[in-house]
Amino acid sequence: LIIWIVNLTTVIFRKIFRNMSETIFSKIIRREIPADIVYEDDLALAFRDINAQAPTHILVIPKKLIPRVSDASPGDQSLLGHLLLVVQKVAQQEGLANGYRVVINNGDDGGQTVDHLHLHILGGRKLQWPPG
Ligand code: DGP
Repeated sequence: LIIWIVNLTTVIFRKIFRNMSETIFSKIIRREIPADIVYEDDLALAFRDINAQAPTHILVIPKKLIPRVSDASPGDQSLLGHLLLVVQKVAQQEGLANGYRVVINNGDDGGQTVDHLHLHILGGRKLQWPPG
C-alpha cells in the first residue's frame, strides 16, 4: 500500500510540475489549441506565428520541452541539430529561395515571451540588420 501511495504521489507531482513549466506551445503540440501547422515529425513541429513579422513567419519547436536555448544540455545536441534541418526543410517548402532569417530569442533581454524553445523563420521580404 505504501509503495502504491508513493507511486501515486510521484505521478501527481510530476503532472503538476510539468503543467507548471508548460506553455501554450505544448497545447499546440497536443492539438488542444489550433495552429496553422506546416510541418511535423517525431521530434519537431512547425507552425505559423500568430503575430507575423514578415510575409512568411514560422516557428519551429522541439516536441520535448526545453524552455530556452540556455537550458539545453549536451544530450540535446542531435535534437538541436535536427531543428535546423527542419528549418531548412520548411524554408524550402515555403519557397524561400531568396533567403530567410533564423532567430532564437533567449530570455528577457533576448525578447523571449514563450518559454518553449522556438526558432523563428522569417522570410518573404528583405530584412534589416541589425535587429532593434
Ligand atoms: P518570442 O518572442 O521569441 O518568445 O516569440 C514567441 C512567438 O510566439 C511570438 O512571435 C508570437 C508567437 N505566439 C505566441 N502565442 C502563440 C499562439 O498561441 N499561436 C501561434 N501560432 N503563435 C503564438
